Amino acid sequence: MKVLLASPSVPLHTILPERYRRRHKLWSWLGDEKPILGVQPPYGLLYLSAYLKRAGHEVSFRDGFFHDPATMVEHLRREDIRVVGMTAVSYHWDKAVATATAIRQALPDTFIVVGGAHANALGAAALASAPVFDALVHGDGEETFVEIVDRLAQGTRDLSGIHGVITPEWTGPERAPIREIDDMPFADRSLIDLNDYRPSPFYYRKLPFTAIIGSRGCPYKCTFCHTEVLTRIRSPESLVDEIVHLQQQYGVREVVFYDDTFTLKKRRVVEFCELLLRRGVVISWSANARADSVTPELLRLMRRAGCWRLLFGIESGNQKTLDRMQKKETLGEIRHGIRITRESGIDTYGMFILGYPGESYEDGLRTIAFAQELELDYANFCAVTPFPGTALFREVKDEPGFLGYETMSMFDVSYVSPDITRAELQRLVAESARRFYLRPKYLLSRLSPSKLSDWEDVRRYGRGFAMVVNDFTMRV
Ligand code: B12
Repeated sequence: MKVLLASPSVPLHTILPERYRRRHKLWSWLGDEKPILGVQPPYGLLYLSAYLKRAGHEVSFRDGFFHDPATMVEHLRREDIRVVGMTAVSYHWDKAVATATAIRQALPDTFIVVGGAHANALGAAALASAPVFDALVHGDGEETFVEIVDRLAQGTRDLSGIHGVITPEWTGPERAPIREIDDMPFADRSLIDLNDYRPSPFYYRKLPFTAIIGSRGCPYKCTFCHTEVLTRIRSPESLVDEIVHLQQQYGVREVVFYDDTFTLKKRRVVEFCELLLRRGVVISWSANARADSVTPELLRLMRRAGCWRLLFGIESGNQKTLDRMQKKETLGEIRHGIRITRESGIDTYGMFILGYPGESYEDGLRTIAFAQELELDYANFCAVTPFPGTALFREVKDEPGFLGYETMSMFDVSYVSPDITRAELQRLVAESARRFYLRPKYLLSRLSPSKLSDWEDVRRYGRGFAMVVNDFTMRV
């Protein structure tokens, strides 16, 4: 059966603030026309593709960052494709519905299935809110979607009996998460051109670049995050095999691990690094970590094995907020983790949330000051966003300050707690990047040879500063 996998049509010019569009020429001076935004392919769909092909189905892909609905419809009509699999995170849900509606209007018989973070978070409620979809898949989608397409290939639209899928007629029981993730095929990158994708400037060092999903789930229960609690971790052998495959197949020079927390099991990280060194695999890589999960010995080994940056979810400079977020981490542990990471020569990237319930404007300034005090290499400050499926969403969804996930965009606030005003939160977010990056001490620190090792670094920093100066940083 022929299947189109697609992400919602979000043509970049629709999300670029007007002032950015005017200054687009500036970017081209910095080396190419590629959008500075930082776009990644939906890895979930790349996994579905690997499973569908293994089951004998034919797969094509259309990334909504580069395709409007009309070109998707034209492709469906030309290739006579009757099944579409669409992925969506919450702040793109409205775009997913709009894209599916355009397909439905042009090709009414198309069977459209939706999955992804929003579907995982809201399940039946999401499908009820968007009857344009014929079915919704929640949880790991690989096996569920193959069963659905197999069923459609037999000429029936009755999905009863299949686990992990919801239709107006059938609500399947939860599908158990895939346990042996080592046995899964690698994400199918033959569907994409890696050169079409480039992360935002402070997120990578070498191109071509791609991501590896080294585990699924996370045992921590941070209130602002929605992820699978059952954690499954791939073996060091499986990770190194995928890196070698990516180097040989696509000439990849850098990977990022999209594990929620790559350093969850220190033993695995040690074995992974030692295996890279033993097999002589040279690769630049980065990952997500918790500040309380690293040690000087581990960091030295990771640095030797090619790790150039660790991204830490630091969130706030106020202990009361970390406790309220159930982060299970102290400011002291964060200071220690960041210091030893810096001393190991690995760059540090801190993610922060501004405006969390209980935080005043002054608390927000304290968070920005904490980012400066930590001497991070990179920092990203986002307005608190109560994503569906999170404890925070359940806590604030009926508050007058919550404007609903429909209003979520990457460039404006969608929730204002009773402890701060909208104007104060917007000012905090707008000033945060400039207060962090446009400091003489920070600017001077970028001139060291360890930070500026080649022309790509110069261009990266050029783009990064152009984003900061143009106040064009991620908002949510
Ligand atoms: C990798 C990642 C990123 C990457 C790349 C995202 C991308 N590809 O565009 C980066 C770092 C760029 C990123 C950024 C952001 N992210 Co992010 N990200 C993730 C992360 C860690 C992993 C996603 C992933 O690839 N998982 C692996 C694949 C295999 O799983 P999957 O995508 O869920 O797909 C599976 C199923 O969901 C299902 N499925 C998915 N789609 C479909 C479609 C069909 C038809 C079917 C049948 C099944 C199906 O089957 C797939 C295979 O099992 C998740 C957390 C998580 N654990 O999932 C957060 C997550 C998706 N991100 C989130 C958010 C909020 C963001 C940011 C807004 C954060 C920020 N403040 O900057 C930005 C937005 C950037 C953007 N591109 O728009 C939230 C989304 C919450 C929500 N309800 O929408 C998540 C869930 C984090 C969280 N825990 O809250 N992110």
